[in-house]
Amino acid sequence: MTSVEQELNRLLGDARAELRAASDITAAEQVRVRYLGKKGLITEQLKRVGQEPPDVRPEIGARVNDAKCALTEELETWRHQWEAAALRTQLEAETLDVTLPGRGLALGSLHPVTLARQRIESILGGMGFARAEGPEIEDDVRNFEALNMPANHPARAMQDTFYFDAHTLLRTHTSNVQVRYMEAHRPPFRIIASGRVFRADSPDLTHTPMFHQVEGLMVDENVSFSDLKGVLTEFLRAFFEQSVDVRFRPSFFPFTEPSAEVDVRCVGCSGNGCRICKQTGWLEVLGCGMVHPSVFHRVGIDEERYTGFAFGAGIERLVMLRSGVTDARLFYENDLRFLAQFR
Ligand code: 2NM
Repeated sequence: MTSVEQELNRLLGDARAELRAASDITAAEQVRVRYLGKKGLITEQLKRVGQEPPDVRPEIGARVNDAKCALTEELETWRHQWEAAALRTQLEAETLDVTLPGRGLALGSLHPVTLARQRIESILGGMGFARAEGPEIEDDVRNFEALNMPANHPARAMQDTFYFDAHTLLRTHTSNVQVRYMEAHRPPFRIIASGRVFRADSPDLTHTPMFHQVEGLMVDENVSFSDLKGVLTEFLRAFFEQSVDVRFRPSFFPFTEPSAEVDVRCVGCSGNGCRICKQTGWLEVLGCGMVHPSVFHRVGIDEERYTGFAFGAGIERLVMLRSGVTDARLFYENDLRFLAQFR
């Protein structure tokens, strides 16, 4: 073996050891440059070929080339293996575990007032009441005049009612729906109207300038106050989902005669007296009465032949009593911590 061959073997051994120790592509490239670059240790061996006897020069030249090829191939192999390992590491780090449970969708829910409306409409629907609808922007005739509330009536004052002009306003109750229904239909009928109503009140624990009402109306021959008491007593039992003590207390409304307010035994204290019922043991939940003959007369229903009862309630108030809500403003602040409790 010539001294060049010995040197080549030694250099190849060194290069392999350095390649084994290389930890990344840059280190491997440094090995390549150090041994195979323009001034690399193996490349340099070619210059010694000239110092050898002419007959062995081709043989030695071939040995140097063999060494260059061998190391080049080993460098390639090393690079492929390193890239494969790097890819494997990356894939493992970026693995998607498709068996993990999903994060879940945050589902919305209906507003508590909407849920209560649906329940009320379902209960009364079961007693034969059909839904009727009408506009939220109404004229003063159908909101007031037709309901026996003449020009000087206090509820018509600017401080209580939102006006667009002298004759156009935001309805202050849903009774405009009953007025329109009676103008267009002949008895017998049973209807409920529910929806938004507007009053110029400052917001506080029990008032919001927009709130919801549900009102009912039944008209036929021989409809009596007993029919009213039966329907409302059953409605309240179904709405509060418990047997409730009900009290009809004489009252006054311009559009009914006689009129009554309906109380239920306090749900907070069972009648013993508490803050909710202001120590009275009773909670006012509804207004009602027999439709005033002059209301029938105005809408063209024969007040001698027909009688009817009507009732009205605030939906927010009903929800507050049923669910223990103490501030009416909560319904309109869009705080999901409040709203999500009703589903
Ligand atoms: C109430 C109380 C008493 C009522 C009367 C009518 C109509 F149009 F038929 F005359 N609708 N609603 C009425 C009666 C409403 O709410 C407290």
